[in-house]
Amino acid sequence: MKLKIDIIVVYIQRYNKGHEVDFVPPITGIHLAALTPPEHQVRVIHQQVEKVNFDTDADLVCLSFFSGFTPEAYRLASEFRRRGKLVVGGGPHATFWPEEVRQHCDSVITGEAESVWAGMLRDAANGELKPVYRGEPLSLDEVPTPRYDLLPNNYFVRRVVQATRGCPFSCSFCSVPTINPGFRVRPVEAVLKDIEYDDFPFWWQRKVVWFWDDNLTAQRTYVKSLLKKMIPLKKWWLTQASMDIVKDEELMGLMRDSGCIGIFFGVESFLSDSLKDANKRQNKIDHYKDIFDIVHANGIAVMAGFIAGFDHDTADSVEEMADNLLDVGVDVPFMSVLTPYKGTPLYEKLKDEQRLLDERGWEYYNGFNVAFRPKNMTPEELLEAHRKLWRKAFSPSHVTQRMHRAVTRLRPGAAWLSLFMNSFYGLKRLRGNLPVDMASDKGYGGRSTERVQQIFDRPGLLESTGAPQ
Ligand code: B12
Ligand code: SF4
Repeated sequence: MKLKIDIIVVYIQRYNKGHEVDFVPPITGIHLAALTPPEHQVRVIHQQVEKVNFDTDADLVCLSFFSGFTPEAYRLASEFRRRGKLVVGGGPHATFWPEEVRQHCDSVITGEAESVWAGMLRDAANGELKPVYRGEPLSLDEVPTPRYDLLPNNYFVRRVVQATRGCPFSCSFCSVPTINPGFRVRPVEAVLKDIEYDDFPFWWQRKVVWFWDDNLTAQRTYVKSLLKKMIPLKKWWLTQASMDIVKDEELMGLMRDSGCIGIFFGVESFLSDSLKDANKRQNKIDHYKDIFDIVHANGIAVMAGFIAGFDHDTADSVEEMADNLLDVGVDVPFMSVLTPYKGTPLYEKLKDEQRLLDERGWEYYNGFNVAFRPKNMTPEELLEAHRKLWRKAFSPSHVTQRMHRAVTRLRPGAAWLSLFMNSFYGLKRLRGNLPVDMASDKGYGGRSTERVQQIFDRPGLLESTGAPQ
């Protein structure tokens, strides 16, 4: 039997008023679509930008979700099952909580899907769907080009690529080493094929390559051979990397020459004790500014992630990060609240110390809310400190300083990135569009329909069917 399959990438709004622009899509849905054998018909629905159609003619609904989006995934599963659809759950939450997910879905896939996806679809087509499929990490030799043609119109950037999986580090709060064990790479030629896919309507969508790798530069010989081949393609590209790359002059030169416009570093903290809490031994606070100077000298913008809530953090140290990150030259900051995801040493520690706030639902795991008892603050004080940090870092004064630096110091692609992203967050701040506080009456609070509906009620959102353009 040929199946009609809806792959839904589940989402719960993370800002009070949603996003003004939906910037970059996830790769997960269009990757699963690419893995689907051609006899089946597949659609990909990104709930962040598209309305879920409960009256779909699909035979099988596949839900992909992070922990923070779980309440919405379960609501969707229940609605679809009520309508007689088979529902399969997968993704990082399903990987660590298969029994829970199984209570809401007909079947659950744990881990990476490649080894079990086609078999699961065959079983579904034959009416023999099993309750659990355990995906094993395979070599990435056969990973196909994502189905970019199935992306909705709404995303500003389109070309998301994954060249590698895994990361050699083991930060306390991160589940990557468990989710994607080891470090695996795709053949360079396969990655180049994705990069050369150009059937996008706008110049910047053809120009930008956004790597969703955990740590693209971890294996130097591999990344260098990829970058050498990228030079003639004249793209602008971005990735995550660790700060030790600046020691490798050849790599920095290749990054510059192949068109790197932005690197995301997990900086996390300006306190050495908090970096120890994070097991982030590769970060050296005294070197941040020098490292970012080298990155800037190569014409690349510094994007950086910060986390609030380590055991050595205080409300003051969290708020001070806004000035610290400006001083060291970060171009685009991303600030999260520490969150104890299962599959991490942090989760085990907080569980042992009975510091998980079990009464708080999965919606508190969206990266902007507090799901545990911090050491030096109450949960409310941590939330307040994070919001003060966020407001200050995106205040008109900080945003204009970063934008001024972008136009005076960075080359065009990197300046474009910094101007765009600082305007994006600066506008949010001006509109009072802050991260959603789940405990407030504006929070998710189980009112999933209302909250998700708000996304579609905002003016200017394009209607999209997810059909090829
Ligand atoms: C790229 C990425 C992002 C991107 C894109 C987000 C997105 N929605 O995809 C950005 C930077 C925006 C992002 C943001 C966040 N992220 Co993120 N992100 C990743 C990263 C590095 C790679 C994910 C990826 O694309 N992999 C490649 C694709 C092809 O594989 P995949 O998604 O893993 O899917 C495979 C399997 O999971 C499975 N699968 C997935 N879905 C389904 C569905 C079905 C039905 C089936 C059968 C199988 C299946 O099969 C796939 C193929 O093998 C992972 C780390 C990791 N290694 O997983 C973290 C990760 C997923 N992120 C995480 C988190 C916490 C976040 C944030 C909440 C962080 C924050 N503080 O704000 C935000 C949420 C924002 C949002 N809007 O979603 C956590 C999730 C933990 C959890 N239990 O939920 C991870 C695991 C990192 C970590 N800290 O441990 N992230
Ligand atoms: S360096 Fe980044 S991807 Fe690697 S373990 Fe640490 S947080 Fe996770």
